[in-house]
Amino acid sequence: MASERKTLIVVGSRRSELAMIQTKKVISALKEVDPEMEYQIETMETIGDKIQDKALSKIGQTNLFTKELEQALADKHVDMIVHSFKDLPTTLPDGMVIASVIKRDDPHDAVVFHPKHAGKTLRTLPTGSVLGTSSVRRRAQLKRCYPNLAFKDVRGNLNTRLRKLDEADDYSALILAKAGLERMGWNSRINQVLGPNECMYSVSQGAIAIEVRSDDNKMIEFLSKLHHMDSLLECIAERALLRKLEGGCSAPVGVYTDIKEGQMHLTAAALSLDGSECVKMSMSTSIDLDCPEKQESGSKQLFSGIVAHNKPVEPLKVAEESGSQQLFSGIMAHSKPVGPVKAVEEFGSQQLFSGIVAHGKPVGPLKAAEDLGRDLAIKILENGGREILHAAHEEIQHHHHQVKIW
Ligand code: DPM
Repeated sequence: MASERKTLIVVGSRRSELAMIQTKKVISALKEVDPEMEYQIETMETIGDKIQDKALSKIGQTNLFTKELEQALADKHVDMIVHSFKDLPTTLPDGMVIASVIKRDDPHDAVVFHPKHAGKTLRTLPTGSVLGTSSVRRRAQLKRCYPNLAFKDVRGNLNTRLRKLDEADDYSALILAKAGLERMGWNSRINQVLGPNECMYSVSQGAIAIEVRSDDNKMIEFLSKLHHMDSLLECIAERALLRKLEGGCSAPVGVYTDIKEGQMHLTAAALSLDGSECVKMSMSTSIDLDCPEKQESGSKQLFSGIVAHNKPVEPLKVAEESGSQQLFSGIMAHSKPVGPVKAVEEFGSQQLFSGIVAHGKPVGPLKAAEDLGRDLAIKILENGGREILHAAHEEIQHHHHQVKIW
């Protein structure tokens, strides 16, 4: 089997073009870390992929897009699984952990218009125009913002959806994750990017996570080299929030996270399905990555600081070039601790933060991020969010609602 051949790592992936692009991206990052390893991709079709015409909520499972892959992981047919992090339930099956959160792409939602609406925005679309989305989160927020627009489910992978948009007259526009569109190379189809006042993004949107068996220490240590600290902190906070809200991926919950000057700011909203009710709140915490052996800022020192943490050089370069200067500066100003040994010591055994094992990372900031997410969720629940989410859940479960779950 895979794990007995030291140099071969078998990587599980969904079969869609987007999933394959993401998996290949992760493999090339891993090759930068260790060129000696060989990789083989094992693709699988999940229940969620197979059933294209039914309300997935009626199947009554949360792991529709992960079950087959996780079974293969448990059976050691694969050594790791590459996921769009937002498709993973907030609670993983026993014996599974996230061993790596790679640098998050732009998490915002984007609008792709039908060619006949070229040059328009959601604001200038004619009244009654139909937006294609199966996300209760997108629908609720946009309905609230643009009550004159209509909504219709659309399913299938990204290729299918774009074809449905272009080749028929059913939809005026689609709402899709900017990250997915960009990975597919469809940047030119992104007509509008939605800010937090219109549509906050989904928990973990734009982030890619690698899932492994929790007892596979070798793999956990190896994959920890791909952890991106800010992305890790953001995902820990957002997932702790969603878990406390008991939302699952079908909840009308949007988030917005920002790390700047040692502060992490988290905003989240819980909405009724029609968008008429909304509890939106924010909270901040300080993220202190400093330690006695603090590095001076400046790219050279920073770079060596990261190398000391066994970070691959290439993704860092890419991050710098792609203009994520602010995130990068954020890390610079609060340099990472130099001594990996100390960090590992502090970290101790495999403590989990929102299902993520952050091997070799300092505990303090991870804990602060998790607390932030949980505390904001409690605040939202106590301020009317509980009733809103309960009603939304009931409506999705018991009425033959049009909305399909993801
Ligand atoms: C989840 C949702 C959707 C996906 C729900 C949501 C969108 C469903 C729809 C949990 N997963 O966002 O509120 O629009 O009908 C999905 C996409 C990506 C991963 C595509 C997309 C790519 C971006 C990424 C589907 N899963 O959201 O447009 O990796 O974050």
